[in-house]
Amino acid sequence: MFTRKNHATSLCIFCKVVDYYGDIGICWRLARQLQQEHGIAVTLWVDDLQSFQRICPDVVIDAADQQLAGVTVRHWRNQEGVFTAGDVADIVIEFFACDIPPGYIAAMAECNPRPVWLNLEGLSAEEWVEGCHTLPSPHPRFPLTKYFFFPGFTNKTGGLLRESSLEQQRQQFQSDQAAVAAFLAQFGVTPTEMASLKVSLFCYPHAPVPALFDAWQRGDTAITCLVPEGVAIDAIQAFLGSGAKAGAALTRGALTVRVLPFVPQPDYDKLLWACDLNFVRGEDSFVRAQWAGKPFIWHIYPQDENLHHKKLRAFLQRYSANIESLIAFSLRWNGAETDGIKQQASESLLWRSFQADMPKIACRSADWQRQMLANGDLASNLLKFACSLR
Ligand code: TRH
Repeated sequence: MFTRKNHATSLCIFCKVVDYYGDIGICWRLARQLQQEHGIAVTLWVDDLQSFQRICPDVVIDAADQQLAGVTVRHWRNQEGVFTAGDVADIVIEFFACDIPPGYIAAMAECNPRPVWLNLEGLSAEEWVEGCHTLPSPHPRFPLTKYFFFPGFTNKTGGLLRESSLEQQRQQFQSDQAAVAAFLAQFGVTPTEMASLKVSLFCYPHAPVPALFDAWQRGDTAITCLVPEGVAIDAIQAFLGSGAKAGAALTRGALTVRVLPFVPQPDYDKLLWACDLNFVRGEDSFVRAQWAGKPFIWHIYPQDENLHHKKLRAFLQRYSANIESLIAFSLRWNGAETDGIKQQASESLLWRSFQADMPKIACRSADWQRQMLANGDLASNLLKFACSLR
């Protein structure tokens, strides 16, 4: 039996990249925060270093182990049976039920006291989450218990990931127009584009981008759409009439579309802070848009049998404050309307109603951000819960 220290000083996160960038985006953000703000020795096991490098250019693709921002990053391949109790962290986080190596679980069972084992779940606004948050699940064969830990939008959940300095950084950046202009100018944004309605676009390929671009192009407000390379490629190439590479830009009518590079994760916050409206997707950018305190439209990660529509409606129920234009636009953007509404309104009409309500939606975004701040941040809530089990 391996005897461990009383207080938690080490933590490991197992991350399996399902697709896109959110799995590693969330785990990387959590790992850095636990190390930098709580002084915990963090090891991040991740299987897909290519995706990781997309959001963190310092990642070395073929390294078995590397140190990044104070975090030990280990390439999770098929390390079977090579773990001993001495390798086991005080807190073990299994992200999104990714099934950690059986050899690691066996080593966990050899430890005294046992490590705290948490299953960090995906974010949902649905009611049932509060009832499942922190529920225990005994292991069928080993004397171990795994606990479900849910992020969420209420104080009966783990709250949302947020670094302690984020709010101060955001306010400093947004109050310094020269800094905002300099940040965007590095991507080629011109003073004229700076003066327009700036919109960031991060969505899945099936989003109705062509219809929205058509409405923007024919509208009477100058709009600059900033889209990271690789996002909505077909629609962007159709608008540009050329390859959607970083640096490409074109104006048609009232709309300018400018392709940006896919920026390192910390810079993505600055993009959200610099724009007037943000289209975000999945989970991590969705949360970052809520911290940016600006109006945002969420493109939810698609699931079979349209399960994601239920999750979308659950969030809109909490967030939208019955602002009809926000609800209608969000449902159209996600193809989640019931047939009745769909026949009535064009993208142009839905956009114009949304745009007219932007001041009201901006106030609601700021209120919501304050409400979320009151729930505490996920990393602190997670540590508090884990330490209550030791
Ligand atoms: O990339 P995503 O669609 O990831 C998805 C979701 O997380 C979804 O919930 C999950 O089930 C699925 O993966 C498997 O969206 P998300 O969550 O916003 O993650 C994108 C990450 O990429 C986020 O951390 C922000 C970061 N990013 C950059 O670092 N630079 C950029 O230029 C952009 C556009 C994003």
